Amino acid sequence: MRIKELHIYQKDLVLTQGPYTFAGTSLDALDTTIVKIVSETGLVGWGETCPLGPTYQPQHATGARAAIGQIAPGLMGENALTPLTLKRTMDAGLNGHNYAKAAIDIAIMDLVGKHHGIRVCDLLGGATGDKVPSYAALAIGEPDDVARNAKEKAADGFPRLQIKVGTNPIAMDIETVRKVWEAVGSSVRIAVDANRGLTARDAMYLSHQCSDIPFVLEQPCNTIEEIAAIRGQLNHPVYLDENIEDLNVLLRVISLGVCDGFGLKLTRLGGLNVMRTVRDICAARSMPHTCDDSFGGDIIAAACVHLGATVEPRLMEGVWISGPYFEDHYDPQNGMKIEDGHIRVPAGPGLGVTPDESLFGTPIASFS
Ligand code: 0XW
Ligand code: MG
Repeated sequence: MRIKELHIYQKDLVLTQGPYTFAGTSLDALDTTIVKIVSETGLVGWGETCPLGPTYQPQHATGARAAIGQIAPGLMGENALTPLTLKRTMDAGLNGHNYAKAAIDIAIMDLVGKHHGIRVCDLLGGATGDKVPSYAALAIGEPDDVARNAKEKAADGFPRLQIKVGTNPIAMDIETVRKVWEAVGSSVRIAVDANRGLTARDAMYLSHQCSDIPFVLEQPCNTIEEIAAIRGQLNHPVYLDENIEDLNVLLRVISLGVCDGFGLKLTRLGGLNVMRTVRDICAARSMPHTCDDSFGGDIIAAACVHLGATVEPRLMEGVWISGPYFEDHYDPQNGMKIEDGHIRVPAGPGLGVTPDESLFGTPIASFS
């Protein structure tokens, strides 16, 4: 089955719950890129990539669309049922740009699943159940407000909460962590995520002042070196997120023993097929991890859920999706929803979501 067309769409995702804030970043809207691949048999595969603004990581929306446009001509006429060969073709056409290539990888997996009549999670080895645990990222704010939000999210059934730190003074971050703990206790698991925003000094101070509270400390500092230097002085397990930009870095930090688990973003690593390898490496070293992405709609959410469904439950830290931050679903019938802190694995073939194409407008670029 050959690739016949590739279309690139741009869509603004306007946040309806107020700005999305975390260390050094506050966003009112996101600029997402959607990829539609059409096979010669008329099957359609959907992919998406949505950087969290142009400064969060070395990714940006117009860069994603330019990179996809650079790659697309080389994919025309290629076999759509061979994701690994297509990855090699993409890499031969453009160095790096995993976050852009991921959108094509996801669309191809959607197509392969539809061609064979099976779900993406089954293409990735099989699901462990019909839903996955999600987790709630608590917006930065006054300690009492964050604690109140934590209590509400725990009552909503979220098994895990992520407290954002690294923007306010460290004393306020510590007060926030303590008040969330007082509010929810051990009823939920807690991650304290600095998104690289803490100095080594403040990361140690936070961990020491909260040594009685069982949380994982996610991406406390900006670099692997800073975290490696203080790791032996921390009272909490360390998870890495933003530093994990490719498989080689993942292998390096595991071999160096720099961390105990990960917050992983599917598009940052290059898509579903790379994340399958990441999943299996983490399993070999019993490293818990999330299956997230930076932002985006039903397409990227479905991809994260399908992958998360294949992770061993003991290692599954949760699937974060950004749907609750804006209103419209791409797929009005089977949009990805969080219910009681969990997300159902779509039942349909491929990704199991069918976007309403009218929501995407006309393509900004088309290739055939
Ligand atoms: C909570 N997330 C998965 C969503 C935002 O993109 C940030 C990210 C994280 O954990 O860093
Ligand atoms: Mg994180």
